[in-house]
Amino acid sequence: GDDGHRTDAPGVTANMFEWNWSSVARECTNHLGPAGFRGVQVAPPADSLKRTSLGNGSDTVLHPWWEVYQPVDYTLTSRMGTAAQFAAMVSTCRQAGVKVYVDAVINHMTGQGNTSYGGQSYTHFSYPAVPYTAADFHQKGTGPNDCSSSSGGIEDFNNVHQVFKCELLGLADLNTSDPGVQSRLAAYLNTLIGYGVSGFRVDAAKHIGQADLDAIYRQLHRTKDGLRPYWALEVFGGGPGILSPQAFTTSGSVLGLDGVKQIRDAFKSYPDQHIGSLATLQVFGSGSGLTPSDRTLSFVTNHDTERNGDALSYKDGSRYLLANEWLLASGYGSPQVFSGFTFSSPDDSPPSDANGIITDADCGTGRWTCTHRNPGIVGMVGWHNYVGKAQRANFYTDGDNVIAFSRGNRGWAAFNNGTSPKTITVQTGLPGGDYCNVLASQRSGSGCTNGAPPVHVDSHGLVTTTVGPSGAVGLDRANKL
Ligand code: LM2
Ligand code: CA
Repeated sequence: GDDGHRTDAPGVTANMFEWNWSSVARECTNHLGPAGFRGVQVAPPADSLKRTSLGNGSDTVLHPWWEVYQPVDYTLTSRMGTAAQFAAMVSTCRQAGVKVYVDAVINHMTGQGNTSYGGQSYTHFSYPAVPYTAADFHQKGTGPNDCSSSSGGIEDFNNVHQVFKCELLGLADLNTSDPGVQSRLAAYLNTLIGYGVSGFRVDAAKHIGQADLDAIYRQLHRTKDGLRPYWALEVFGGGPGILSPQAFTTSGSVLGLDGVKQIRDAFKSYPDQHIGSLATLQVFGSGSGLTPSDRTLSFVTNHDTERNGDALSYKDGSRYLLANEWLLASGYGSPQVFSGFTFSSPDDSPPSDANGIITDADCGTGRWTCTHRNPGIVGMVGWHNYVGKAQRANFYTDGDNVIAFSRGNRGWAAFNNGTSPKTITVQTGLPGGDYCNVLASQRSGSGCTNGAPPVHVDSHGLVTTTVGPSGAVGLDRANKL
């Protein structure tokens, strides 16, 4: 997606999954901006399926979270709010220094139901409010724009024809190689850019393919900052050749979904919940087979992986926070912190009214996972921003579950995923002096906030410190006394 102009590159972002627009705006002003988050990813804002009855079998949730992945048209009347609320959110966030990135569902239209949150009626392959008609879709058949699998769905995820042109989960598959479809998709994305949006997480990008993605991207306008939009492609791993995440890095950035599994395995060996080995993270990144850092949106989890076993999640408690703190320190990718809602069954809706309209997020209820507000996370966001692009150095590991490293001579951090405290004496790369541990405090005048004791670095750069179980220590020169 790089046409020679400068492309928006996000700093640390928060993925506020299905937080409604007024709650995202509030978080931008009160928490995300002040903490140093430079962007926020929001859930798909297009008008979508609104279910009116339960499906078959074990279906018990009328308005599952996944209704938003079934677009009906590109007006912005959604479970998260109105177009006016969306517009106000984007402008409020930008004023708080937080750019907005939108989850764009452009591979398909809805595959079930007949009415939407915006009150539109439709049938499979006919969505008059866009409008799309049957000619705008890949359909079961043998023509050049048809899907030739016997079911009309993707039966073989290694078959490039099926992956691009057959239905994913029965969702009506847009003929994204058609110029008329491309221009309607680009018009939707350009409307969002017009509101001040800075880029996109492209849902199911693997099922669109490089050529069609590039044709759509070429039609996008510059952002309000004069940059080409960020373009983060959702391509899960495991496919051969041109179906691999690596093969999409010529079209944009990609989501770090293979990294999600490596992080899970380092922090918590799956599936028996033994502790893994943080020592393995010494080469995490391109050194462990992942896509290049400057082309990757990195995260510990997203809305899919927190439900499918691929990732650590809020249910892992302090170990989940530790993994996020480590990712913010690691220097790999554009790190993203996930805040969603709690669930017991995988289909559960976020807190909503009886019509499925999502109610204001409240961190006091235990129903919303407010990871972005956690003081340790906030401390490491500041640390991340302060160390910038400084190279990792002074890597230490006990060969098990304690690691430490510096980023140039700007910051140093240690992480303990073991079950008992560990005292280490290691080189920090920092000038001698007293520092506040950013996980628990900040510099305030000549002392550290919260009554936290300063951490001493000697004149040779050595520190002796004890890192608690599931704990971390983070020092940077902005918090040197
Ligand atoms: C994605 N990335 O490529 C999203 O990250 C993922 O969350 C989406 O699936 C998927 N692709 C399609 O956009 C979710 C959810 C599915 C759900 C779909 C569509 O994980 O379970 O599928 O959204 O809402 C549901 C039903 C499924 C049914 C389908 C179509 O669970 O059984 O398929 O709707 O009616 C017959
Ligand atoms: Ca497709």
